[in-house]
Amino acid sequence: MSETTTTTTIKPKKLADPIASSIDPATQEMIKRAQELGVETVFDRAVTMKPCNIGIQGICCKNCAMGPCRLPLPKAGIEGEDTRKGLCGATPNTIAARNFARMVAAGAAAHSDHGRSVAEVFLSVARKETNDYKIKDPAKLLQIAPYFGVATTVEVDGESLDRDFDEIALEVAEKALAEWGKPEGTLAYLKRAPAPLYERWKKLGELPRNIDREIVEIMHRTHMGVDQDYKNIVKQCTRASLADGWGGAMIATDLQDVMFGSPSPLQSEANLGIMKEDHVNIIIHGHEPLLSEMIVAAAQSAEMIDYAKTKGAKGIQLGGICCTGNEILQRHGVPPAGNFLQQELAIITGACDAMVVDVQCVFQNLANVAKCFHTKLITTHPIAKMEQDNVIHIEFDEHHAMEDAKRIVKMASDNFKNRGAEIMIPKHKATQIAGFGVESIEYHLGGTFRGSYYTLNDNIINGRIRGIAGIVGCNNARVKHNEEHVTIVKELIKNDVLVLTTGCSGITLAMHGLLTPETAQVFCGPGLAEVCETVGIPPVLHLGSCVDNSRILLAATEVVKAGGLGNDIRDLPAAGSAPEWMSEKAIAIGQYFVASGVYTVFGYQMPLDGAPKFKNYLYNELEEIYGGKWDCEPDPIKHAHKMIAHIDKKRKALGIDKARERVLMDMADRQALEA
Ligand code: SF4
Ligand code: MSK
Repeated sequence: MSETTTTTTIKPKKLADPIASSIDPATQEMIKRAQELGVETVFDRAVTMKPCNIGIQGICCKNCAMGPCRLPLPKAGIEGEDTRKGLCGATPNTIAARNFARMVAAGAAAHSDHGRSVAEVFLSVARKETNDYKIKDPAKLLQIAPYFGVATTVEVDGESLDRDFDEIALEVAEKALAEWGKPEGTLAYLKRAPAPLYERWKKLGELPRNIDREIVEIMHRTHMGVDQDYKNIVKQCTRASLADGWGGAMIATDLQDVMFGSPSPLQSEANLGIMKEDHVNIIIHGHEPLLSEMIVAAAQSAEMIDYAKTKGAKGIQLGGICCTGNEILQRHGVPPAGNFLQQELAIITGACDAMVVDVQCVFQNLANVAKCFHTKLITTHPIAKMEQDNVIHIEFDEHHAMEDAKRIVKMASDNFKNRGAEIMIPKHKATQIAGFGVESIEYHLGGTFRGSYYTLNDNIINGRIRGIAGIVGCNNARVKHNEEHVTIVKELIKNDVLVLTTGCSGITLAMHGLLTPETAQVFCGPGLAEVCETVGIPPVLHLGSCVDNSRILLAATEVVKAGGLGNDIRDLPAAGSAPEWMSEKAIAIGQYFVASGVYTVFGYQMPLDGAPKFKNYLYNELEEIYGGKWDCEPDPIKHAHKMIAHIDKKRKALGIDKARERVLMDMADRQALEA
């Protein structure tokens, strides 16, 4: 520990058992290390603080000052009519639905406000007000322009000519930014969905009008004394969540691709072992990759590397945490140092010279941990500061982003000499192939002649690939770190289900070695292994950050377009999962997946158990409406098999279940012959 600092953390009465807390050896080592040093982490706090038994069931209302009203289920259960009510008469269903809706609103707001920041910087780029950012993927801009109603060609004397590129960029920027507050119409990107899905939303009256409005309307409807029909509240949940998935988040992904480049597969590593004792280590954490793009460029410049060397380091090692980490992984191969629950541990290595945070998923306790070490903790976003006095604030501004980035890199390099004697970086790290996207899946699994996702569809139809699963989301200190993600994914790929992953799930699966083509031989069923080996892809494809769940929606849409698997996302042999969810964003994502027709299973308890009718509505009745529905299953093997059962149900409905039986028989025969 740094000699100049003192520990201000309070030692909890009970400490976490490192082995029981995580399946990752690096995390286990670092929890133990933290405890030896007397530094408290989230794992210890999870032992000493238990969740509220009423809140976890979704039936605590504090929407007015006559409450909080708490409506616990009677121990003996409910016989006859459920008479529980708050002071105003709100039923458990209303209360749980309002709480659920507010989670959707917060989650959609977080993704979409990120999208707005990206759109604002893009407008600066289009107006040529900043030199630090450029358009790196002009083809992507031309691809998305028509969705905003922006023409890419112009008729001159009966001839179609390319329009001025700068004009297109400016118009796209203005139209994109207008999506947050336009007074009329509905969101531009909704028509990217398969036509039957778009028509269903339209018929249900659930097309989002503008992004901000749908979030505001949730806050209004869930105010005391407004919407008291849980089914009607869920309709608005759908509208706001679609404004996220097919709106704010999708625009964030696209404009980031336009400005920073669309990802393509690349090799990297993952876990705390990527940090280097003899390098300046800068850890970048959060969600918005605006400043971090500049930090990557600065840290890779000869000027900054030379500067670090003058301070006694051999170079600069960047590492990511959470989704800013995923963004710079996908585009630059910067390795993630860890997922959500490892953020404190990166500092506890004693080798983190600076941790740079922007928005979302940042523990306030980082400041307390940083006090115990030499680490400079730097907040960079005007909406996300910390009260502790050891935190430095360097505010992001696109007009001088590179200057800010260099200042941060220099600060970290200057700090290299201040490390204490006790550095401990765990050795553990794994190789990964990341950087997949809608386009690269098409490249690897598309057909040469027919384009699109033909080969992928063909392999689903012939049964080599049983179906597709989207495994996304967080870690949760109430769940053994990484265990659910890894167990579910191993079970899925063993059963020939191709996995698409994003967020901390992607980081988790990378650190457990599941993101390499070689994984196919070890863990996959014969059909999926054959496909992965033939085309040279991992059975788990990392599609990026949490906002990049929009890539999963678009990949599913491409599968529908390629043909042979129905005409809507709800027809596909596909399912979604957030095994260790914790964030309100996960609820927003879950709702837009469900409303897009996807059966979506969460691993950790949903706040619904105290409102059985509302829970039944989400877990069963929604399927009638959307084709997708919610579910929750904490047991990872059962969780995987619920997804597989759904996939098989869809295969049967498509009439392709027999093809798979044949494939399996062929493979068994082959194995018998080989034996
Ligand atoms: Fe209680 Fe109704 Fe107020 Fe909620 S809105 S705190 S249920 S009185
Ligand atoms: S970072 S939202 S913990 S996935 Fe996107 Fe990870 Fe969940 Fe934050």
